[in-house]
Amino acid sequence: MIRSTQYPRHPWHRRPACESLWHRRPACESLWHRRPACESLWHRRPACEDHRRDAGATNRGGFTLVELLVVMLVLSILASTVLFAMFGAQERARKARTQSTINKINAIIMPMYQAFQLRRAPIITAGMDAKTGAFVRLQALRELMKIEMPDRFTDITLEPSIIRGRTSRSREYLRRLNQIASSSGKTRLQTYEGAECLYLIITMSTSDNAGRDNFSEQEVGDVDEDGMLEFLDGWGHPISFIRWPAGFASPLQPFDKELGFRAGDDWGQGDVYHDWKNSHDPFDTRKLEPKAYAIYPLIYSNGGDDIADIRSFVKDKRDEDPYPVIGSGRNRRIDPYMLDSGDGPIGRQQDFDDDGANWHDNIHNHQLKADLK
Ligand SMILES: [Ca+2]
Ligand SMILES: [Ca+2]
Ligand SMILES: [Ca+2]
Ligand SMILES: [Ca+2]
Repeated sequence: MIRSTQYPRHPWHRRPACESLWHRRPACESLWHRRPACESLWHRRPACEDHRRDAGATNRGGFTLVELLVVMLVLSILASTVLFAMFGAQERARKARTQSTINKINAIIMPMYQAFQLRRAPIITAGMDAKTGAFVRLQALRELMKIEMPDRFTDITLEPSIIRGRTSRSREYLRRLNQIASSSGKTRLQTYEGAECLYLIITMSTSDNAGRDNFSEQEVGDVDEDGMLEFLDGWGHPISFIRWPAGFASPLQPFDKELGFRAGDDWGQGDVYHDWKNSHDPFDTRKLEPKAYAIYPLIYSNGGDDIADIRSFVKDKRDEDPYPVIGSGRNRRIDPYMLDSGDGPIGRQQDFDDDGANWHDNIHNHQLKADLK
């Protein structure tokens, strides 16, 4: 085997200045022609300092390991930056879409809710003194809200007991429930019942289906596949509904520790108090219930984590109606604040699944702070 170090590269007469190599070449030209063709061997030849320097400046053809690592690091940083930006943009788009859907629902629900203030209650108050009549009327209004703005199936299926029979709207809801069950052949599931009741309310709010036409196909689905549709948020999860979220803390339902009234025993957020003095229940115009504070329907998305950490039913009693008619005769009443419940009112935010607070990324209509009061 002939060592490449003895045979500088062609053309020989353009030899480098390295004289030591030049002088060590074999005299025999035949040997020169037998030099290895492999260029890599040639590059590994020893050389004088001048020659090595020249070769380093002109013949270097690759990257060092450090250079490759640096390039790979830079590329990975660039890639992660681009991916992060794309993910951020996608999340912002989902939030915006969710907000848009909730705004549309809110625009129908809030006027409907406020209209109850002017509603004639279907009861007879003849023979009652003014105060008793006002009390009975307040309770009748609450029952009207319950059956015409349902947030659970029992609001539709149970017979009202303060007002005289069902209203035409509540009869429509019941008819629709039965019709969906018979046409789909599916059994209604309590899962997402708030969202499913909300869909009923919105889509049946007008006789010409305008309520449904405001929403795209993407905004409607049946996540639990029980035949009952729901409005969906930007992540494809049902948008929930609580008619009386008395335990909810929000700009619309402010707390005031000094003036307020403690409405729950353990909220997971310290003792909190609703400001019933400055924000009294607008349906109770005579302030018959001094500590009744204003509550507003809550329309909410769980956010990207798909966990609300908002209580929407009586603890451990999901099947139970949290707002039964209590008392008898003229003292019959419905309590949206669940004052007699040791568990506190519905709508309160708490870490129910012990994995940290999940309500901060929720998107809801109380955030609007619009002139809804
Ligand atoms: Ca369901
Ligand atoms: Ca469903
Ligand atoms: Ca959440
Ligand atoms: Ca949690």
